[in-house]
Amino acid sequence: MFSVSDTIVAVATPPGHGGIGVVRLSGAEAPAIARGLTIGAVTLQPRHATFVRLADPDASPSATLDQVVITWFQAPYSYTGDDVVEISAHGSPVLLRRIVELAMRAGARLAEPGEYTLRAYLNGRIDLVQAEAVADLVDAVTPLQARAAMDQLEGTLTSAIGRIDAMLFDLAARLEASLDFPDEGFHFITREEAGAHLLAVRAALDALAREGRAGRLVREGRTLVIAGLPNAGKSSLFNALAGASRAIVAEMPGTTRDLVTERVEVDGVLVTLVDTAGLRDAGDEVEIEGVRRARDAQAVAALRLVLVDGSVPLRAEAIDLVRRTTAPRLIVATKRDLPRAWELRELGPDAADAVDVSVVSGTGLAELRARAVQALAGGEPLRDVPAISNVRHLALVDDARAAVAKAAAELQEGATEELVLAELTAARRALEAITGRRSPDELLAHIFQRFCIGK
Ligand SMILES: Nc1nc2c(ncn2[C@@H]2O[C@H](COP(=O)(O)OP(=O)(O)OP(=O)(O)O)[C@@H](O)[C@H]2O)c(=O)[nH]1
Ligand SMILES: [Mg+2]
Repeated sequence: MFSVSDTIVAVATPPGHGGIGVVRLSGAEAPAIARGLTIGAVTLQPRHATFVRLADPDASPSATLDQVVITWFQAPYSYTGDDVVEISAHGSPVLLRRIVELAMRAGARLAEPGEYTLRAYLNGRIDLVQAEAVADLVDAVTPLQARAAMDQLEGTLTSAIGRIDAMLFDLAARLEASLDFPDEGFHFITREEAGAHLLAVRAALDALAREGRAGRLVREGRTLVIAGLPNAGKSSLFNALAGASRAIVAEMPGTTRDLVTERVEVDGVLVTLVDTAGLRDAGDEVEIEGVRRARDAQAVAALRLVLVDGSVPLRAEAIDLVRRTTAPRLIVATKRDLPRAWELRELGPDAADAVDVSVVSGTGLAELRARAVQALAGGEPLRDVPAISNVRHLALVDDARAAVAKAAAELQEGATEELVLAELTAARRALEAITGRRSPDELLAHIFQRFCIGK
């Protein structure tokens, strides 16, 4: 399925015009192909940048296609582990395409998406977690996403998994050894010891699974919908959180009639913020449709902010709305800079932890951001960079947890070493699939297809 013996080529920089653009070659023929593109006899030295002129073979013999800098990373000391040559040319899409075309004429093949990273993985330069971290790092749009990806690229998750796997290996080895002395049963380890050992493994896996909630929040981001009666201050808050005047704000109720969305960073978390039409039954056809969309948006939100105007007497509809919106939601009393027209307790028992904000003075906004992230993270404030964030990894952690739980149950019920061992093996398989020590081709294809070409 994956050919690693040929030399691949692709533009490694983003599409469009730029100061420089890089064409990357990887494979045994890379240095020879690169030399073949230059004018005159050029000697490339590993890890040296060499300034050369590339020839345009279809023009007159001496025509210069571009002045470039070529860097050769000799195998195995390169990103992919193969010989890698990077040609830094002027960042013109026409030029870069032409260089790729000439390299292909000289025997290189166009790289598939993610193929450089795939080669790094297949050559043992990085494991699967690190390869996936490369894609996450390239895709990152918040600094926290970039930090989480970088941590995984540096191997934090790999070592956490490695520590758990070592515990499982140690227990399995002792049970295996006991198998060699069948008469004596649990010979190299008592049932109690084995039980305590499994408890420690479970605790480590549980900790990872818990961290996964924050990890997924950071990696995937979430949708946050702002809802409320007309004129509650939804669009004003939306603009304040977005840091830009995106939605129209007006004194007239019923201003917003469609969904307005914006991707913003809230305390490190990528949030798709949705402003909605004020919920009311009156209105023309357009507003009725807007209200319908507002309700649909609420249904898919990871968190709902229910806004109630703090400056006007509390209306029965507002109390009703607060009562009807289900968790996860945060109640927000708006326009705090104006005199309060009602007390929070009038909203009902749920409103005790409502957040008071004013977009005019800015009070309460920092608290609202923190509370929103905390609610999205499942109640815990987001303190550190989460070690695990990818659903594929988390599903495998769950598989390992299930197998370890089963092993513990069997141990208690007096099962034989063989039965317990089978579960330990299943748990280790799951952990190994995370780092890719055992990964079927289809899984690799699935992971690498989300990369961009040239990565
Ligand atoms: N003093 C004060 N006025 C505010 C505040 N937030 C919003 N307003 C005013 O309240 C009015 C309504 O604000 P919007 O943000 O348009 O309210 P909305 O909920 O989006 O209204 P609809 O789109 O009509 O449902 C405007 O005149 C805003 O200037 C605030 O924190 N303090
Ligand atoms: Mg509005």
